[in-house]
Amino acid sequence: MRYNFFPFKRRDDNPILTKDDIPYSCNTVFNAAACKVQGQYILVLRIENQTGISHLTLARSEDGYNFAIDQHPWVTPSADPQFEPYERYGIEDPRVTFLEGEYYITYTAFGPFGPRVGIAKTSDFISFERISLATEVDNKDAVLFPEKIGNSYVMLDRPAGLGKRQGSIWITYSPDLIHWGKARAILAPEPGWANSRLGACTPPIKTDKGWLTLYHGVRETAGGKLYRIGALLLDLEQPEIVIGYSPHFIFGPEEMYERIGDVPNVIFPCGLICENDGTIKMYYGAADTCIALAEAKLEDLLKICLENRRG
Ligand code: BMA
Repeated sequence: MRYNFFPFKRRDDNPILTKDDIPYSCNTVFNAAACKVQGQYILVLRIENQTGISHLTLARSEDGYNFAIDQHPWVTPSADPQFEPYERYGIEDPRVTFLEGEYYITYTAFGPFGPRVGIAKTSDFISFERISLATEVDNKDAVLFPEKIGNSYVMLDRPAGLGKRQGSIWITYSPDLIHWGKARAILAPEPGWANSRLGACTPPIKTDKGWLTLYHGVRETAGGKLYRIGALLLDLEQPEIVIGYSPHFIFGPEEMYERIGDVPNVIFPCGLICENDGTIKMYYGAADTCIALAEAKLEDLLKICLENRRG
């Protein structure tokens, strides 16, 4: 074997957060964004209430493993008529990107018309300023790059992936985080482990080899959908160019908390933190029911992509 096919190691104390840790009554907690703010770890939790509607609540930690959760939700669906029809059924799957000195949050705004991508920002994790509904329906799984490239903001997203259709990872560019264009498809499902749809999971991190991001691949099976994880490396200057990606999954459901829950067999990371020593912390929703953590080495993820170059 030229490299480690499965570089992530689960924490022994997984899952790190379940609904029993939430100080108020809810159905589940899963799919959390992650970032580090002046040494403190912050998770932006997706919490689903008993009516099936999701909101965001903050959790904080000094070590990245033990989290204290806020007493109250941070962001609930908007009452502002500009946003209300599109968030009426919930705010889902946040991702956070540190960009130009502030924390930008992409999320799935879900309403009667279907899911679309919302972008908001905060500087202090107190305020939450909505910037735009950046896409039409049906689109989700959006992650922002942490810097402008060639004068444009850059985002990965996943248009047209619902129903029985296949969904690919696309890239799109913007001068202002409101108007998006120059969209191109960069990775499509292929026969095999991710034969149905793909979606970017975690905001790209800059390495000297390229932009590294994790994505989920869905396999349709006789028993339902199986959500597993791959790694993808994009060119630093022209991020629509794929340098390499894992032709196999690198992490998939194995443990009971990943196999059994509201939606079985789902691994869904929205948060990734790269420590100074090259340790990657991947925070992932497991079976749409709890949050777990697995760790890997950045160099192992890069090796997988570089050993599987495209073109
Ligand atoms: C996706 C998203 C995620 C969810 C996953 C598995 O489409 O809605 O929020 O974790 O399905 O149910």
